[in-house]
Amino acid sequence: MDEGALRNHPDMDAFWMPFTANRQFKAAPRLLESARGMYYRTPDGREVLDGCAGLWCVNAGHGRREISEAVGRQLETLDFAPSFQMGHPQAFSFASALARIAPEGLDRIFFTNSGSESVDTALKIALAYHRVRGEGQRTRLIGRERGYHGVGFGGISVGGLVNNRRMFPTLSADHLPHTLNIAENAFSKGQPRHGAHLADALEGLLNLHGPETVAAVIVEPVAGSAGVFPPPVGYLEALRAICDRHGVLLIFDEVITGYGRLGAPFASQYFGVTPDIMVTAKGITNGCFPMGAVFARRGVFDAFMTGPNAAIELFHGYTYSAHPGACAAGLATLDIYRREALLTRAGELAAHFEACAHSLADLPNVIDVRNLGLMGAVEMAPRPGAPGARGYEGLVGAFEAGLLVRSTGDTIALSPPLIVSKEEIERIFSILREVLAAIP
Ligand code: PXG
Ligand code: PLP
Repeated sequence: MDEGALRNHPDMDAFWMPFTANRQFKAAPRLLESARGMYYRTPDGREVLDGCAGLWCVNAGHGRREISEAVGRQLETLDFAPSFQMGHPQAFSFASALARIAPEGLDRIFFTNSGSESVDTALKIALAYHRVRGEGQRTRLIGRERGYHGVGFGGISVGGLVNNRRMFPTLSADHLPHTLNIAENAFSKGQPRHGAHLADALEGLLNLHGPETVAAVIVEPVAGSAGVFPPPVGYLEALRAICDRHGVLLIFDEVITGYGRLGAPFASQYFGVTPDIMVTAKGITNGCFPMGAVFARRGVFDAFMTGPNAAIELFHGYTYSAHPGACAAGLATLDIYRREALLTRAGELAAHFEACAHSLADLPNVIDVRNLGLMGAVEMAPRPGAPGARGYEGLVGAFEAGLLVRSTGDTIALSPPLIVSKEEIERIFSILREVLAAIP
């Protein structure tokens, strides 16, 4: 095979693809070969507008030389250093830089390599926190239906997506009801009005088990993977108040909402509701290097700092926690976010994004449009007997028409890089309109 043909059709057998229909994909592959700014390029030279920041992570756009150069320099200077009983300067610099943009008080930072690891880390910190304070009976965890918290055993246990759970045993965990309510809230612009009362289910679960047995509640401030569900007005505030009343830790999973997606550095600041622990990943390095970070309230950290000086306070960590390359990528990413004011840019574009998204409301199969900041979703009614088919056809059709989107069930999700222009937002939705209009 000549080189071009090989590039277009590499041997595909060995790669067991994640969250992919492997046989269907390999029969008709969709390959992305390079990327710059708002666009991917395919091996056959087609441009594809990035409507979802890769996988909700490339917030500063593709091909940022500042990041790749910082990583290259770092790897040549110090390729790897252990963070167990050793340290390297960039890890401390990066944690301090993150603490400066963090929600008030969440300034103790534990590094991981992904959102899934961050979730498991946060759950373990919550359990251990109660234990070191003499409340070791607080072992119960509460998540939410249709929540996504990655694929570790902790994450799928508090998560609420049935396909991610059904094959695997889980830790015992309870779930709040999800907040999607198309009957009452369809085509809401921004946060839906109905549903704050769904937080009362937390009181119900606490009464059922005894509040003194519950360690933590974890939610995505805006559910992402399930199809973009902004929280009802007043809902997050109500969860915070109930957790406070009962000494239960509140964990926000900001793997998608973090690093500017809503127009503030974190959703916590956007909503004015501060959790005790915050989970992040993805945009932390602009998707350029695997990394995650868990932010803990200082009081949570301090609770661990009470034993003998020589005692390791938390038996937890990853070989690659605070990897030098990841820290360099993260520092360079934060520089770009600051220089280009990207962590607040979604706020300036939100109204335009909202108007463009809702312009699809008149399409025949569309039953809901949801949006907040630069997150959006267009939900179609399932085709009778073939749920998910319209969503998948939307994904494939968009790719063929030069637009990258995500699909989940019959919902198309959008989260463009935060560098997106108004014209590119219009282009995203005009391509999507044509694609969805053609789906039977
Ligand atoms: N928590 C949340 C809220 C997430 O969105 C994770 C944890 C796990 O992160 P890692 O880095 O382990 O994948 C995520 C990841 C999609 C999609 O399009 C969403 C995610 C990942 C892949 C696809 O719905 N979110
Ligand atoms: N499995 C084995 C055999 C190991 O030695 C280690 C780490 O030393 C791990 C798993 C965990 O790997 P990581 O620290 O990269 O999560």
